[in-house]
Order: sequence, then structure tokens, then C-alpha cells
Amino acid sequence: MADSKIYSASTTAPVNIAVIKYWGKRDPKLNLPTNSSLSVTLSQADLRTHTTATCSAFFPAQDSLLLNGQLQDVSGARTQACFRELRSLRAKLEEQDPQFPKLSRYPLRIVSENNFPTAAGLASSAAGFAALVRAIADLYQLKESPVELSRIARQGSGSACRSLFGGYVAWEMGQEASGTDSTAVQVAPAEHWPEMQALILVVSAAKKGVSSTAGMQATVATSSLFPARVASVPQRMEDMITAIKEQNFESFGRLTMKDSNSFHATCLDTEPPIFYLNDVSRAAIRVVEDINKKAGKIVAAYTFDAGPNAVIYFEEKSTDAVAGVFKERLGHLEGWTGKGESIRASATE
Ligand code: 2P0
Repeated sequence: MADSKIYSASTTAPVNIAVIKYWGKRDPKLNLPTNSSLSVTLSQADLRTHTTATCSAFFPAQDSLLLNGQLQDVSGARTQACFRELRSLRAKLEEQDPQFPKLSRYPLRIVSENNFPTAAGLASSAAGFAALVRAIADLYQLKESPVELSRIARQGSGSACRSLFGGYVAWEMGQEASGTDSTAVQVAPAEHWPEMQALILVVSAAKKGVSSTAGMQATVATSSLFPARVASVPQRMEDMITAIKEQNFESFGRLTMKDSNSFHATCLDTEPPIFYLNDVSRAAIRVVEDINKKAGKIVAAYTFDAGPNAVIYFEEKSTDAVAGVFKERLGHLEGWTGKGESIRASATE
């Protein structure tokens, strides 16, 4: 008898913000990076992608993906790679147990909602692909670990592999040409460092000018600073992991700012140059410098992804010295009070 059921699973995945940035692919097809990276997952409810994956033998033959109410093209190699890998894992379960409905053969319907600016340097593709992979894995009742799922999410979007975990997450670049060892692992859960806070300055919710994928390819091809950056990352990764383990904010903050500046320097060194920071971003950097000068040590650290929005890390005990000063100093700027807002998100989960 034909299977008339509709199968469904829902999940959410949080945004992650890298403190050691991923920028550069050694294999663009498999999204294998030129360096390892490390992020903090911001799991507060208002910075997530919510995804429902549904399948049925009676759905129209084509898989579909609706993001924020708009139909997306799922024919691209990255989405197809995720669908293919997940289907093949499900097919193995179906082979082992003939009672299992043949979900791997049914068309998929994916519905996703972001509640933060899409493609504005707030890691929307990271949360998006992480939620997509986990929702389908749940729908298919796969037993694979988050590390194994991170290998699949990586093929959707590199940074997505890090959004399968909470807390502090390393994406180990791996050595294998096949990418089997290029996966994410949790360095520490968020509870390890309960003092850690993040302030997100939404400077602009506009879509970014140069996509990360195109930008990093151009940097790898043209920047003479880039090899020096790649060479410096392994030591920085090691130091960052130590800083996190020891809850050493000064070291965490120094490394975070150094890595953000190193990444944006290679962007500027790209031909043609890539500018992600704007005047409000640079004003935010100056505010952090002033806060730290006044404190006599690093109590605030900025980082910027492929867009002008700032993420400021600080410890709870420095809230007045950091968040208070930001409001006072940047409150008058357009992009802060106008279309932008500040979102205070804690690093949780
Ligand atoms: C990061 N970014 O580590 C860095 C910092 C942007 C700047 O990961 O081509 O969207 O899909 O693998 O993951 C953005 O790159 O790029 C990114 P693809 P992705 O968070």
C-alpha cells in the first residue's frame, strides 16, 4: 500500500561569530579551508534560523526550499551535496531495516526563517545550512554525531559546520583531500565561561556587496599578505584555545581583535580591494580602544565578519564600562539609532 503519510521534523540553529576567521578555500568544491577557525555560538533565541523539513511520497517531484517566504534555488552544488549525503545515510538505514519507510526517495520540502539580517555579515548561511542539515537528519532519524553532521553542513557553507555546536567551537581544517577530517568540534560549552557576553551592533541590515565565497577566492588568488595570515593562524588557534580554557579575557580579546584586523587587511590587499568596514565600524573600533585604554587592560574586543556589523565581546562584570559607553558614544550616529539597533546577546548553550 502506498505511504500517504507526511513526515516532518523541526529544529533551530544559532548564529556563530568567528574569533579566528575562516577566509580562503583550498578546495572550493568541498569547502575545505586554508586555515582552521574558531567561533562563539550566539544562541539567544533572537539570532537563529528555524527550519522544518518535511517529506512525503505525494509531494511534487522537485525538492524545495523556502527561506523567509521566498523560494530558493536548490539546484546548486552545495545544497545538492547536503541533500545527497543525508539521503545516502537514510538509504543505509532503509537497507538495514526493510520496515523503515523509504523517506530517502521522497521529495523534500524545507521551510526556513531567519530572524536577523540575511547575508549582512551575521553568518546567516552558517545558521541556515546547520539548521537544514540537522532538520533533515532528524527527519531521517540519523544516528550520526554532530561532528559527522558538521562534515555535511560544511559542504553547504563552510562556517555552517560550527553552528552545529553551542559554546566555543573549532573547525579543524583537516589534511585529507576528501575532507573527511575537516569537521567542527566543541572546545568548551558556553557554561564554561558564563561571564562572556556579546553586543551586536547592527550597523547595516543591507545585503553585503561582495559575497564571502567570491571575496575569499579573490583574496587567495591576489593578496600577498594572505600567505602570512595563513601561516600565523595555527599559533593563534592554540593561544585562543588556551585563553578560552583559562577564561583569560585579555588574551581572548587581544587575539580576537588581531585576527579580525588581519582578515580585513587581507581583504584590503585583495585586487580589487574589498571593503567590509564602514565609518560606523571604524567608530566602534575607536570606542573599544578608548574603553580598554580607560580600563588599563582589555575588557572589550571587537570583531567584524564580511560586513560592517560589529560584534563586541566583553565579560558581564564590564557591562557598564562597555555596553553603557557604546550607547553614550555611538547613540547619535545614523546606523545605530536609525535603521540599526543594538542587540545584546549572551553566548549560551
Ligand atoms: C567566518 N566568514 O569564519 C568568516 C569570517 C566571513 C568572515 O565564514 O563560501 O559563508 O559558504 O564557505 O561560510 C563566511 O563564509 O563561506 C565566513 P562559504 P561562508 O565566519
